[in-house]
Amino acid sequence: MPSRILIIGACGQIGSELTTKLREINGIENVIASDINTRKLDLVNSGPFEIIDAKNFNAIKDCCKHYNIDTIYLMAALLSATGEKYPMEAWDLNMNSLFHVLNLAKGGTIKKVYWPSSIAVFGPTTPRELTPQHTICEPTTVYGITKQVGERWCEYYYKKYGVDVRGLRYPGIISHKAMPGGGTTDYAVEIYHEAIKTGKYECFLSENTNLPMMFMDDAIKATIDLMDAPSEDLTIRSSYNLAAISFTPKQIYESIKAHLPDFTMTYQPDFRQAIADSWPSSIDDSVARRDWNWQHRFDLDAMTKVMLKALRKKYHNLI
Ligand code: VAH
Repeated sequence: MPSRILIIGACGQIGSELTTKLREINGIENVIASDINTRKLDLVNSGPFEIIDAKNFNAIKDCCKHYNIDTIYLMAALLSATGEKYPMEAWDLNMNSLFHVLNLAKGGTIKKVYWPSSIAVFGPTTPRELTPQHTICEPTTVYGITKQVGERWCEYYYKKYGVDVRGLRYPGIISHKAMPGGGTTDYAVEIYHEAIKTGKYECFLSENTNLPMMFMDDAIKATIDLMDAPSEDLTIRSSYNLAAISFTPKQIYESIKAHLPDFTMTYQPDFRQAIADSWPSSIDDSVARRDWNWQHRFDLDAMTKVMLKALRKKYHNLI
């Protein structure tokens, strides 16, 4: 019996690709996409779609009742850079949307919840190399604070009310189908687009800023594998550490330059440098690999090949 799924924030970078993949698995009619606006028309027109403000409890509840939803993926959030510009809005959206979904699940009609956390839960006092699953978490961004507190609430609702909520501490996610919005790791997406469109890129992080990253296909597989895992196998109900690759702007530049010899890069660090400097360089995800057989597939060069091939096709009229 396929799940009846609601994706909140389906027009976002991860939400849009998660919607496509979940529809392939469960059937288009069993996956309801929702967002606060209809900016991604291809997604809006690809199956059942509802305009829902993730801060509106009744809108979420009515949608779940109308479509007989049993599983919710809550993908709506303000990310790290935007959260520093609009702290109270980030707290409001990131926290209240989570409370709405957890309380709906506590009520019994929702069998399973997915909520994404992030490496942003870590801060400058966290061990930077191979950051463990259980460690010091003193985030210095509003986004990171919402993810740290959100993890605590997820574990609380699991232990106190039996809500089957699951989460992943995503690293920076790179994809070619939807642009990210308001993140510190967004440079790692922008650089591919500019390499194809203009042949040059000004990076807002310094060249040796080493950050945990992941190709979108790996992130989507991890999300679905976690949600499909037997509940009894899961030992983490806050959010699992998740890792694939770590690289610096210089390294991704060199990976692209191997295919585009004339590509040039300059560096102009901005306020996002301080955010990036507060995050780890690499993550120990051995608990995820033990509990539900997580295994990444894409390294930096494999990701670069896929990204450049897709973006050459996307911009073929421009170049
Ligand atoms: C951000 N892309 O940059 C997000 C992510 C690890 C970072 O959570 O805010």
